[in-house]
Amino acid sequence: MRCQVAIIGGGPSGLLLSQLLHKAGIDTVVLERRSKEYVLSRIRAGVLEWGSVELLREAGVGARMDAEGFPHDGTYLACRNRGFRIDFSKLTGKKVMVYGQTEVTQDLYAAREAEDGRVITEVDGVTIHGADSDAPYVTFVKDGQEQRLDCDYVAGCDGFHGVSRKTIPDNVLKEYERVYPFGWLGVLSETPPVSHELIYAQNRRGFALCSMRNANLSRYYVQCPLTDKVDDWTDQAFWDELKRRIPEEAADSIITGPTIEKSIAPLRSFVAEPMRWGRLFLVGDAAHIVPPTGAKGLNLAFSDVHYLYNGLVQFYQGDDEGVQKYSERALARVWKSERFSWSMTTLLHNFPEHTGFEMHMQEAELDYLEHSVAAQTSLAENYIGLPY
Ligand code: FAS
Ligand code: PHB
Repeated sequence: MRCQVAIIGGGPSGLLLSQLLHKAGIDTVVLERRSKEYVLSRIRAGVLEWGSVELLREAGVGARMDAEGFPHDGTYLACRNRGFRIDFSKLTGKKVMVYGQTEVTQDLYAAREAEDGRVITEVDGVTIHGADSDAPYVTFVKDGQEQRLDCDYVAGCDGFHGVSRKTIPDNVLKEYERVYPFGWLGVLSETPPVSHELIYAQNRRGFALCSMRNANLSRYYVQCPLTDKVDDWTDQAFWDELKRRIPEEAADSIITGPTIEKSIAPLRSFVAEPMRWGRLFLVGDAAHIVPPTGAKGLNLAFSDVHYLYNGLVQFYQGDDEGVQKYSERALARVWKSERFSWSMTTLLHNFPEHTGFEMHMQEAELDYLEHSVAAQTSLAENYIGLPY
């Protein structure tokens, strides 16, 4: 088997890259370890930067997003039982789109299937060979049969636990990491959202976030100790704790109900450099992880896709400048998004080592944010997404 670009991972970054390259006439094969159903069962991101919206439209998969997504002009931050609004549109002229990662991935699978894209799921033993040569290839097992895929380039879109980053030799790869001493307990409930926009709440009991997927599907999170297990939390315990952390007005009006999904995600900041080794590129979570506080994870994967897609189109037109500069360009944006996600996490969460001083620092920064157009503009331009 042969293709121009072998893509490892059929999550959002692998599928979007495949779809964009297909539209540019570049042949790909996507190799996904799990079933499509399993990939679509994962509940993850909820907010798209406008750059991601435009990239999905460029890929020809924006129709359902434009019909069913919710453009948001701003968000609320809350502290000491009071909320204030950051008006993205007024401060930056841009907005974000609330449209779940699950829906994005579903739209991408549908587009690849409609165009007979080669997406091979439930593969095992994916191994990258000759990434530092001019003739790389990938081997894998499908239905018990070992297969070989020859290609010009390999895109490692296989997430944090994938095989791509591990293919880069230890003496080449540098990793940078910060693991946070808490997690996020998230629930989905078939209830109307408590607010028409998101509420990020800092509270001395811990962080809370009120989000949504549609007019009758809400997504809520509370910061929790890493030692907690999902079974430690009954629905009632979750709702009671959420109400203690969000402003009273929201706590009094929230409509609760049975949760249809409940999970705990650990938080980390992580970057691997370089994002290219020979003919292997790292894309998305394969190269970097952010704490979800800044809603950057999926969006950062998409800006990597933007740089790599344009670099590969340029390569097949005879100019390798884009592939040569992929890692440098992608990392420049990665580190700025890592900084924003780390700063939002530091601002809004309780850390075990915090004393009264740090809590006052957090509350003072939120007080400054509430009354400073300059501070709100800085947060807004990072949240809606820095330019590609
Ligand atoms: P993904 O991990 O989504 O996809 C990688 C794919 O590669 C997977 O389908 C996997 O099965 C496949 N794969 C792995 N190893 C393989 C192998 N050896 N061979 C073949 N295939 C292989 N981001 C936000 O912006 N907001 C959020 O609220 C948010 N919440 C999150 C909650 C959780 C629990 C997690 C884990 C992440 C969350 N994220 C969030 C980040 C998340 O959305 C990622 O940024 C996004 O999924 C990145 O997409 P990909 O890079 O495609 O990686
Ligand atoms: C979500 O809706 O899942 C969500 C939204 C914003 C975040 C994190 C998660 O910062």
